[in-house]
Amino acid sequence: MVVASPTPIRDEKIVSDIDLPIIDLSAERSTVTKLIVQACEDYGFFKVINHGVTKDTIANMEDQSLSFFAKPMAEKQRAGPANPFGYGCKNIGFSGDMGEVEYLLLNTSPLTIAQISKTISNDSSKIFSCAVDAYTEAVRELACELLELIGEGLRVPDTSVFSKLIRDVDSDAVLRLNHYPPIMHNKDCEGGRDTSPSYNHSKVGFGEHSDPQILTILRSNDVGGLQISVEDGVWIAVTPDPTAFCVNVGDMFQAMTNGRFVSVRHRALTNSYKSRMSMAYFCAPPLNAKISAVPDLVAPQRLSLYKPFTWAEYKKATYSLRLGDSRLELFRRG
Ligand code: GA4
Repeated sequence: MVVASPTPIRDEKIVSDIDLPIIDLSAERSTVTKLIVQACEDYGFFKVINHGVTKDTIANMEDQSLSFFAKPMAEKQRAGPANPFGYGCKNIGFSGDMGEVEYLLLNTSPLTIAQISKTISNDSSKIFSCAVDAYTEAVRELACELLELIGEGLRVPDTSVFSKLIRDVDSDAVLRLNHYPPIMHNKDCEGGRDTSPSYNHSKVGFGEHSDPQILTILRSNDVGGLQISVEDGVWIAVTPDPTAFCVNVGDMFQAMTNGRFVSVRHRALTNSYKSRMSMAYFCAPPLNAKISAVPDLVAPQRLSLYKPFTWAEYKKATYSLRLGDSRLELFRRG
């Protein structure tokens, strides 16, 4: 197995996210539907405000995550390894990818949450599992609302064609709590001549990749680090906004919209001074769900781009590849 160490970032063009669409969910519905569809086509990313998830629900989840990551390593490791769910540190997936991140990966079934919570700490396990339950329920609701708005915006006959995959009791959604500790980059470690710590370099916390699922609902604290790849070597740095959710299209959505929406590559960098905390809810269909383009989005001039597959087949391919691999290409029609 080849183990890739995190690489420092150099010589890339980073632009600010000044143009990333901000969708106000309290605005007029037909305007919102159009703006979201446009954002999914142009960027694969957008921010939502007035999203209806209460401050308390978010704060409880963030407090619980913070106190988990503040525990001694031996205690955190009792909730690991992340195979497939639990605590992980630096190792990402099963193919040797590494990053400057520690995380808790949770399958959102109440049973798994309760089991993992028990390994966390006997006295606080109930509080932890309640925070996870409340948070996942609220963000799932938000995801369903967004998927219904998108169904309307795309003018497909069954506007719940996407949301029903997430509402399904067997939906394979995952919650990922990430902690990126501050890392001061010392050029000397990289074999350079300057031995003083350099503050304007970052390291890769979570390497470049696209998300495999349908939609990702991400909330981060006020520390930046998320970057979106708009073209090779050009990155948009997303300004952190703890009051907004950052939403992105995943590979499944690109396939279901026959390439109309884009599952854009992104990455997270560490900050030199401050801890970055993020909480990502990955909306996935049930394992046996058949994924293919919605018929209304296929036309003689726009033939179906991908072969049909199940989410289980896609997931298997995902876990057999490296983080940065373009896995949707494996399912492209010849
Ligand atoms: C990327 C998106 C989600 O964080 C994740 C990741 C998963 C993991 O950490 O176990 C993967 C990665 C993600 C895609 C490629 C494979 C699987 C690590 C990895 C190397 C939970 C997911 O669903 O896919």
